[in-house]
Amino acid sequence: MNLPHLHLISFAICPFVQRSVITLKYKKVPFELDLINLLDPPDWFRERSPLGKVPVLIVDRETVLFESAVINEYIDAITPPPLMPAEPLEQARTRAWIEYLSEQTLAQYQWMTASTEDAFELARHTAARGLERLEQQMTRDDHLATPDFSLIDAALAPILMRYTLLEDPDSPWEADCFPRLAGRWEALRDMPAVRDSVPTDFTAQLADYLRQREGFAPAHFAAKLAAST
Ligand SMILES: N[C@@H](CCC(=O)N[C@@H](CS)C(=O)NCC(=O)O)C(=O)O
Repeated sequence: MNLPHLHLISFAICPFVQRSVITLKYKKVPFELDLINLLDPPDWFRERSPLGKVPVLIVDRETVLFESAVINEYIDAITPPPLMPAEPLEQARTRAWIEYLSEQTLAQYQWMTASTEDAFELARHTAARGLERLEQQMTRDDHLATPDFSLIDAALAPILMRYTLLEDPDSPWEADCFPRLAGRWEALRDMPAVRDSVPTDFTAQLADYLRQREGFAPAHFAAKLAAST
């Protein structure tokens, strides 16, 4: 297999980058990883990233791909085994649920970074509704409940990793309320591709990131995470 040179531009705690790292590691594809500071991105990154966001995948040192879902489809297309279903309708549904998980990733971020107690409560409700809908869908939809690893899992794992890490009485996540999702996380958490998709000091880095932000939720979680490292 003659693979192109793959260079992933990353921010250490970004859940969207993590999707691509999971897929690259699952496929056992060699890649170069560069971390940038999103709070002060280098000029070359501003020039190369059309939306100013990570992840960016530079293919053969030249071609820039952006958007994690697109990057993951590309990685999937050039390496076996195929994770995207072959049938067009199932492909479309995969893309739709990955988009749904992008919304849930943002809902989780709003919750983790809410600046006031009211915003925190609102974000918790929004995120909980999103998880409830996903749990219902997994109960009745073979496509989502498949035991095989999928591109949907690559987008789900970063969310569930963070909820498990930030266990809290005021969390939208409660393993007992979401048995399908909790079961999925049980299956995903020990996969090397998922386990090794974040830096070894991920908890400390997340705590640092939150500590640099101001407001209700960051202060709450930074203290909690720091105590657990
Ligand atoms: N839809 C994008 C979202 C990527 C994203 O929001 N990345 C964040 C970091 S986790 C980012 O680069 N933010 C910088 C900014 O918005 O200026 C994807 O799936 O790749």
